[in-house]
Amino acid sequence: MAKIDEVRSKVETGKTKLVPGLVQEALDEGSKPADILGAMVGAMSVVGDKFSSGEIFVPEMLIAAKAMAKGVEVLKPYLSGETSVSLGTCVIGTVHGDLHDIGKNLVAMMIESAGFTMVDLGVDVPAEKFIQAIKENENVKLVACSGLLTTTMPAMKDTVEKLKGSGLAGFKVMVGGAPVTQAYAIEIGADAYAPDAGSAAVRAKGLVAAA
Ligand code: B1M
Repeated sequence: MAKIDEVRSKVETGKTKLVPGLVQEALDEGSKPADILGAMVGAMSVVGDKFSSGEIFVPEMLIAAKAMAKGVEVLKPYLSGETSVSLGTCVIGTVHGDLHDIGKNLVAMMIESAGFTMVDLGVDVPAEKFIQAIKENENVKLVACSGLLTTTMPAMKDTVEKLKGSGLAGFKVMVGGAPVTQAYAIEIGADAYAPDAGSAAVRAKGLVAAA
C-alpha cells in the first residue's frame, strides 16, 4: 500500500501515534503535501459518514480528528510559505457553540502564510470576543468566522450582525465551513465566503487589496 493510502487509513481509524511518521514517509516517497492533506480530509469525510450511519460515535470521531491534527503538524511547513510583509491582522475563530477546529486551523494557516498576522481565538467564540479582539489588536483587516454545524449557523449570523453593528471600522468579515454557502454569506451580510482553506487565503488577500 502506498504511504499516502496508509495515511488515509490510519487517520480514519485514529492512529494518532502512527500518522505523523506516515505523513513524513509519504512526503519522502514523493507525494505532494496538498495530496496528503486531501487524503486526510477524505478520511474525515468517511469518518463523518460512518458517524451519520451510526457505525462510529463521538469518541471515534474525536480520535480521528486528533490523528489528522498530528498529521497536519508535519505538513504545516510544506503548506505554508514564509512572508515578511504583513497585510494586516486577521482575527479567526469558530463561532459560538461549535467545537470543530481542524478546518479553521487550516484556514488560519493558509491566511497567515498569505501574509496576515494571525490572532486565533479558538473554538466556541461568542460575537463579543471577536469584537474585543478587534479592539485589542492593531490593524485588524479581516475577521474570519468558521462553523461546521447547521445548528451554529445562527451564531454565525449573530456574529456578523454584531461585528457590523459594533461601530468599529477598517475590517472585512469572511465566513466559511461545510454548511456555509455563498448565498448564506450574502444573506447574513458577510463580505466574503470561501469554500476551502486555499481559496480563503486568496479571498483574504483580494479583500484587503480592494479596501
Ligand atoms: Co462533528 N459533526 N460533531 N465532531 N464532525 C460533523 C461536522 C458532521 C457533518 C458529522 C456527520 O454527522 N456526518 C455533523 C454536523 C451535521 C450538521 O450540522 N449538519 C457533526 C456533528 C453532528 C457533531 C456533534 C453534534 C456530534 C454529537 O455530539 N452528537 C458534535 C458537536 C460538538 C460541537 O461542536 N458543539 C460534534 C463533535 C465533533 C468532535 C469534537 C468529535 C470532532 C471535532 C474535533 C475538532 O475539530 N477538533 C468532530 C469531527 C471530527 C467531525 C467530522 C467527522 C470532521 C470535521 C473535519 O475536521 N473535517 C465532520 C464530518 C465531515 O466534515 N464530513 C463532523 C476536515 C476539515 C479539513 O474540513 O472542517 O469542513 P472542514 O473545513 C474545510 C472547509 O469547511 C473550509 O475550509 C476547510 C479546509 O479546506 N472552512 C472554511 C472551514 N472553516 C472555514 C472558514 C472560512 C473559509 C473556509 O472562512 C472564514
